[in-house]
Amino acid sequence: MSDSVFPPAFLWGSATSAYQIEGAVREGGRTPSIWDTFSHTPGKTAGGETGDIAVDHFHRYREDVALMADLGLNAYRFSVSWSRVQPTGRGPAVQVGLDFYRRLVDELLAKGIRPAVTLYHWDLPQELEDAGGWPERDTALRFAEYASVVGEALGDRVEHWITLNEPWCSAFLGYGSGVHAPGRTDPVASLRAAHHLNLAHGLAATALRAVMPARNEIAISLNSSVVRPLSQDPADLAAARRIDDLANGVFHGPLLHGSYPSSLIDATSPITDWSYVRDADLRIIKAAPLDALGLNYYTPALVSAAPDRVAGPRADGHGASEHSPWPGADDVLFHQTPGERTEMGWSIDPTGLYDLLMRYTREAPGLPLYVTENGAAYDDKPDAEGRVHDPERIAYLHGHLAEVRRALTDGADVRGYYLWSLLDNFEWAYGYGKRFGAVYVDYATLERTPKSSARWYARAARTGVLPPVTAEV
Ligand code: GBH
Repeated sequence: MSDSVFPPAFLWGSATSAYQIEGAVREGGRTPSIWDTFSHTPGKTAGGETGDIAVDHFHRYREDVALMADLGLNAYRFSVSWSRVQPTGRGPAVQVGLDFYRRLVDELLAKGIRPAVTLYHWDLPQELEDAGGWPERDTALRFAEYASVVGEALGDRVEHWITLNEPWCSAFLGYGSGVHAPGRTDPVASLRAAHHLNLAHGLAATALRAVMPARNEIAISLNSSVVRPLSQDPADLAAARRIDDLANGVFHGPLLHGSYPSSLIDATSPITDWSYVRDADLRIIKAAPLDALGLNYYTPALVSAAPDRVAGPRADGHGASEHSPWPGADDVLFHQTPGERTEMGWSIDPTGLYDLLMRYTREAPGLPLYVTENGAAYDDKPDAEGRVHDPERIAYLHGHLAEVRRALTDGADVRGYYLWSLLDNFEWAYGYGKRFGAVYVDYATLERTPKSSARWYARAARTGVLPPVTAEV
């Protein structure tokens, strides 16, 4: 196969998440999630922006599905708002909440687009946070119950299931650095949250299996970091290994190997004794093997040791003594990778995606992989004719898809790619200022306009071949 041709069955998708696009936050009995509460708390998001309206996808889903169909995309990854389905986070489902997702899925299927459902993309029902949130075991049990409710409703027509999106962010940004909801800053709570998210995945996978056809595929999406040492100095190599444990091992240890890495336990032992991890939990997680692994990739991390803990301002915005998302790693420095960056300030390094895919090809042989998110924010603006030209995004997508193609050649079983994101949307703590969409959204009118990158990506999806970056689109 030539170096730009993709397999015929490859999924060319786009991804979104409920709180970032739906709006309609009070409709049909939906109650606040931790992101409603957080975004309405002064000082937590840029400009105090919230997802109250977002891009109003709840009311415009038909138009959005038609857009995908026009672009020739054959897959779509979206998430379900837990508190739209179970307003108290427990008990029977609200049928009108589920009906929205039934209609969305039917619309997708009618247009030949495969749905991939993410059950949890960071929007915990506030009631469950009030009861302790992810640091508490009970939240994992509640998640399994919610999974079976959604699995029962959609399992007959959705084949691709993702339990959790980026549990690292839920645990360490939500409970460690506090830059995400619920905004807690407690390193022990963040580690407890990570474990209960793993347990939640294991319980939910088992619950889904019990209510769905066996052909359905159950996965998890990790924002597995590509951690690179600043130098080959043993201290820098050790720092990189420690961050790798905290970014990756903490999830793929239990998920792929049935235990937490001993190096992670040793490194965090000054702050926690891990007594909340029961042997039975690890057995539950292991007893529900993944059918596929979703990987979200944007940028690599470059780290070094900080001799004497004299840490200046770090590239990730965290000073050494401030709240860090990396528990017990105050003596590690994060560096800005040289070279071009996106509007997020994230350096552009497509080889990181290749490295990531090859890593899991080695570490989990035979496990199908999906790139469940990849994309870039740019400062897009319509021109005088109302067209949006984003050649930087085309270059970003081309570079990363070429690395996916290279990984395929080298034996990685990559089944699909979901561009983040279909639409410009609510970029969490950054509000609406960062545009990741292939489709431009005018926030005054909510009008959608495909950017040139959308047309470029459409051509790739339609032909299964990467067009040159300079292709006329
Ligand atoms: C994804 O998160 C989300 O799934 C998606 O909802 C979001 O819109 C999209 O990407 C774009 O942001 O500096 O130490 O805090 C990606 C989240 C952001 C996680 C960068 C790791 C760096 C770690 N990633 N972050 S730190």
